[in-house]
Amino acid sequence: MSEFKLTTVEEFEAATERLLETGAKVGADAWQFRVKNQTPHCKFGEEGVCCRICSMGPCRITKKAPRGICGCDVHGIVGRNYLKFTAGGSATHSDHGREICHTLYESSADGCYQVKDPEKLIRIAKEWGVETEGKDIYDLAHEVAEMGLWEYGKPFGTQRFLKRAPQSQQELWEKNELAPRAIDREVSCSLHMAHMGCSSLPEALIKQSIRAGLSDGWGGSMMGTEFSDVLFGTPKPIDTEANLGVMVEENVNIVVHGHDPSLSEMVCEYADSPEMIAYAKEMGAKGITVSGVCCTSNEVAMRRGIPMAGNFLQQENVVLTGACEAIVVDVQCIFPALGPLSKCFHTKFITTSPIAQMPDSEFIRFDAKTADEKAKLIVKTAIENFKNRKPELVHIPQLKQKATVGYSVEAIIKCLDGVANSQVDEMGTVKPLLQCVTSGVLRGAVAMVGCNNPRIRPDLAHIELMKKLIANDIVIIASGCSAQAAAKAGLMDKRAKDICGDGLKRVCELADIPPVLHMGSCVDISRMMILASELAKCAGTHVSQLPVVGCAPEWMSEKAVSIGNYVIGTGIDTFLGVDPYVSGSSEIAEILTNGTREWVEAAFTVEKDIDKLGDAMIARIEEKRAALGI
Ligand code: XCC
Ligand code: SF4
Repeated sequence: MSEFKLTTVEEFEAATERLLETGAKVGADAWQFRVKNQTPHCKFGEEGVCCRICSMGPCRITKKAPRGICGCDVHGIVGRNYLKFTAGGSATHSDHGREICHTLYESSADGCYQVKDPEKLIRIAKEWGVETEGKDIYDLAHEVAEMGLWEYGKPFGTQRFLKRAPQSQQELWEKNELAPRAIDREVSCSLHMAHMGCSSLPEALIKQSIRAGLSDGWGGSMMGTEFSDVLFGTPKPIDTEANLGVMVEENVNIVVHGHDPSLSEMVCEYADSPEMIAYAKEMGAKGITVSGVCCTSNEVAMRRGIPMAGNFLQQENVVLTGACEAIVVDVQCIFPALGPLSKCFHTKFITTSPIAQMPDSEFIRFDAKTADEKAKLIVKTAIENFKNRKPELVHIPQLKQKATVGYSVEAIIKCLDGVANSQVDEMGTVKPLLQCVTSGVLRGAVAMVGCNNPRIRPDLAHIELMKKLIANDIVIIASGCSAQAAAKAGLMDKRAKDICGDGLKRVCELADIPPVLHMGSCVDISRMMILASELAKCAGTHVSQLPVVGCAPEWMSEKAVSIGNYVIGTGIDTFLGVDPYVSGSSEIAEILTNGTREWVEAAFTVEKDIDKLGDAMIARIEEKRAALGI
């Protein structure tokens, strides 16, 4: 029991070094080398001061050249770049959500996809004013899915899920013209505004960035999460493991990577079938191990306990083990490097989505109608590839930690019910959690999210910040690659309670939870918005008054910027460890770090020093407590 010990970043790095030695033997490239080739990065790009949205440019703003050819100043250029960055992220998350709506639309009693959580579907249908009485569950699924799809292009009105937010937040959105309309419209409108000769007014550009972000968080992502739960089940606490040591040398190893659970769910289903296991044995393996990378991994970990092989900057490592028969990808965060890298090994790099097609991959097109045969084909392809392994190249680092994952809002409510020594709790409220916070047993909560980025020593910021926060009785909710960093370190092992402050430790013991709660993938940050909203409603405060902040210390993607915008847009101060290419404009930087408070009561803090970032979050949480008088 007491031999529990966190895995250190140094241990992660030693494992990676050993894998890079294998890579060197076969002439493999790796991000560690490409980073060197790309350093130093372009200063203009870093500061966001380069504009190439029309062919009179590119224009770069310097002291000597303070305006582009059209006369746009640096604030307009940086602001437009920021808006486009956001629109890219919002489009990406939301299109993932749209795919899930289509999958829900394709569900049927005898098809590839069924409704696993009918209660949740009925709850959403009622919320949306759909008659549910006496209706066949699949008729209802189709009706709700279609309504969801209309949220992308409806000509009038704003997003349906906005009503889940506290009244005060909804009023702020209305008053400041931030309430997102149709999702596609917000993305289009952003691109329109950022076109040559449209907006160059900083306030207008940042407001639209927030609105486009909100269309993601309270629109596309929220539908992605909610309908994934309807289709594949709402996550409940489940045990799993994390880090490369989850791969099994004697087994056929299939690694799923990307974001959309429609594919990975089906692959897991087949890999677990007696027929496929027997086939793997016939081919000389002991069995089949499916593990995951990035958010697809989070999805199947949360619902099935499928182990997590690693996060974003570990994706090449799974191939470098020499024991990966197939890395199967859907969309987003997939290194094109996996193509040439897999060619150095026996690994099959299988792309499946028309959205993410890459050189040097085998394309097995996946869609909801033929999901079962395609998944079977993928699993078979992997099994048949087992014999092609080169034993001399096989090395799986023996690093892994136990993790308990699956903390949807529903699961958190259930776990915490009855923890606070409260009198009569109505079942199913966030009241016990709120009581832990108001009594000071918990000082507050931090939503740790986002990616890895070579600008930050991978995983170090995530792990160090979490250690510091939990030692200060701040509970962590985590998603995306941040959650995987935590799991790899051991912070999602319930025994990690021993490195918490006394208050959090007690809560962990009473509720039987780890101090870092895995809430899912990046679209699941919508779950965090719902949780914060419920807490604010229960407390009778604005979201912005809660001792809760967001943090993305190692973020890298456009999606992360969209997320940042909707998190502050929801009233939650957000702390970033990487600058979003805005340092070139004092005006844009000022709006993002302060000015947005006027519209949404929250703003960004950018701080590259991890220690200071942690202190700043703790200080903000304590400030909020003091303001509430708790
Ligand atoms: Fe991608 Fe979602 Fe970032 Fe990880 S955390 S690198 S976006 S997988 Ni979303
Ligand atoms: Fe240059 Fe203006 Fe064209 Fe941008 S829009 S490239 S600043 S001329």
